[in-house]
Amino acid sequence: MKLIGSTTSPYVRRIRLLLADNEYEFVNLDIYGEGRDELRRHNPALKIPMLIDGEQEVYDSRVIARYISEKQGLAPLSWDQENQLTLIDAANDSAVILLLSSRSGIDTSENLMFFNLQRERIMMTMRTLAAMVDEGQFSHWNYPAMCLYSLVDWVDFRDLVDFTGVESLLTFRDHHRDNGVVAGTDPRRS
Ligand SMILES: N[C@@H](CCC(=O)N[C@@H](CS)C(=O)NCC(=O)O)C(=O)O
Repeated sequence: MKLIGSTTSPYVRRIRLLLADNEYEFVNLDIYGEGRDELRRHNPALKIPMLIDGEQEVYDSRVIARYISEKQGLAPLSWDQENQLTLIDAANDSAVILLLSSRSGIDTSENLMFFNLQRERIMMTMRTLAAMVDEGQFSHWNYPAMCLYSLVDWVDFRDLVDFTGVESLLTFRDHHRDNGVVAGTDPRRS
């Protein structure tokens, strides 16, 4: 099995956490630089992660996770867990938009509808996720917890979010920080 991604992507990190106990090859690409040609060869959607397992190619972390979980004989996610993933992905997608916009030279702190919508979505989802953490909904180290971890640690790493009022998310992150594979996939180490 070959996972194509990067050491900094939170979507890739969640799959690396899920694959922690598996043998696989990890291809680390700079998708906005010299790795872009290889990305073009592998995924027309031009996004990471993507997985290659023999003849089967799989795009998108959510589908990759389903593919791996099926192979590992794990139970499918419940509808509530699917909703957790949707919230995590919503915050993550908006945070990626903010990062790529500021890397494109746009001032994302301006009072513009498009950026206001992204910031509102990030805060609404993060508040809801923090409340779920407080209720114990992420107390097991399962795939949704791995996704939440990857999101929280990445927005902190990229300094994209003010954690005031959602400190439980940082407490959740700090609780798992020293776990071997978590520490080994820290984007700050790349
Ligand atoms: N829904 C996708 C999102 C993946 C994604 O957005 N990955 C980012 C890297 S963090 C990417 O490839 N971005 C490329 C781009 O937006 O051009 C998934 O879950 O795999």
